Amino acid sequence: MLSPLSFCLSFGPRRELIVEGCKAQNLRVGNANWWISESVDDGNRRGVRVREMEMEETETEAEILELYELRYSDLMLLAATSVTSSTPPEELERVEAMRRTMMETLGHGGPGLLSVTGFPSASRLRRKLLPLARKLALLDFEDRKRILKKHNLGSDVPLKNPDRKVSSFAMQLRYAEPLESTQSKPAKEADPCLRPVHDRLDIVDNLREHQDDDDFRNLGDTFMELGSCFMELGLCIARACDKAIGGHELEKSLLDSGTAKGRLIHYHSILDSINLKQADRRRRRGSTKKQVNRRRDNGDEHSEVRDCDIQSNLWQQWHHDYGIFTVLTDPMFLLHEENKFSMACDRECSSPSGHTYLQIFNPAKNNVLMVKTSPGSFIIQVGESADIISKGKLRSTLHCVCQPSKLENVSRETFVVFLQPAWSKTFFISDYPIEHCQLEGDHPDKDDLLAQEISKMIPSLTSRLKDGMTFAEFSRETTKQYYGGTGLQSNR
Ligand SMILES: O=C(O)CCC(=O)C(=O)O
Ligand SMILES: [Fe+2]
Repeated sequence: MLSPLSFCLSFGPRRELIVEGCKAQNLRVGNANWWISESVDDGNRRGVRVREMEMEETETEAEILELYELRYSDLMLLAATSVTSSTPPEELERVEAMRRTMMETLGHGGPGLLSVTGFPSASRLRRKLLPLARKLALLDFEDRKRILKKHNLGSDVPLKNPDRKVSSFAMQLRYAEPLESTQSKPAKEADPCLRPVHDRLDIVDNLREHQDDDDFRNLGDTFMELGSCFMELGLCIARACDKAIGGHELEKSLLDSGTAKGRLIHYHSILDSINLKQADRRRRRGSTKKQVNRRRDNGDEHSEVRDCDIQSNLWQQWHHDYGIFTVLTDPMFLLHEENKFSMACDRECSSPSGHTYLQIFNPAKNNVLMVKTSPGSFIIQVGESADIISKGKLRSTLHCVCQPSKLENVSRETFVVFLQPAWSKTFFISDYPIEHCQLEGDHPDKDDLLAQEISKMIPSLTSRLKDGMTFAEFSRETTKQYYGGTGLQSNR
């Protein structure tokens, strides 16, 4: 079951064992009911804890989709403008075979997403950035507001809503912008002991502020750095697809826009949700009626992340992304525990079921597939604008994120960059193969129940897109049909 077997195994009190003398990333568990939960270092033993899941903890599994993997170096070959005359024929053949597979994967018959491995420095940035998503989500409202402002981040979910299952922090990113620190220069600090006595009451508050600020010191810069990597990846895939389709429209559309939207997302564990509600109840008890009303108003803000109600087993509802490409990290799972000093701490753990919990709907077979990708890889997904611009040669992916219902102390963290066309980009659809639009389930004769259920929730492309519409109009209509309201979104 465990590989390699040469380690010392010691059984713990629960249905778990400690594999001593190895690291989580070097351990492979061949049985789906066993789960690498955390690293262990208690002075006596150093290794990895492996837990057997209770039967009811394992979800009814959807079929697994192992993503087609492209190495970044190969993606650059696919995106290169020309091959040199010295390229050996077998290498040319290999590149052509990859191009065909890439287009089949992203095209009409394929799942509409693939993964890229070997992107330099992105794994290090992912490890630095993703744990900050949970830390930010759990901060109290005023502290979080201060930190978000300092790092030039906004949010597109109502962070005052205690029922939210997702917290998300967003920033507008620019192509090829020299990396400048997002933080304003630190003000010259005076020695607190030299300050007048009436000022000293602030010192405790300031110490707390410094502690918070320390945790988030590199938040804005890491966000921008990983964002730039993803924009580079997006441009490469756009060039590679353009080469296969002919013309330069995908790459040009991305560059004309000049910007992309980065989003750091924390998917709350069940415990996070309970804690948020309790904290909100405590706050409400201490607030005036006027403040409560104000909070209720804020809870009604339009949410761009497709958050689900607390009952649902989805962390994010079924949807298509409406940009050109979406680039995502392989998600990180955090296990919240108490350490030996009874202090709360987060530890990275492997995915409880070995997959990403990102699900896609596969129209070819009317079934749902659970996406699996290699640790540390990055996912590129086709959005509706690429589908429209490529006249159906690329296929946008209908997807959602599901939540492991029985693992109450596991959260999911990810970072996503949405690459979009310019707001003024006009869509012409007279030569778009209209039968592709029927993916959204306009067919009355569709007999698959699941497909019908999903399609009921998705406003069809034909109802949102009219010939000659700009991307701004299309995105406004899309958000309006998904969430109601005016469809206007914040630009952060
Ligand atoms: O978290 C994920 O894996 C998917 C996120 C997503 O679909 C989105 O933010 O649009
Ligand atoms: Fe999405």
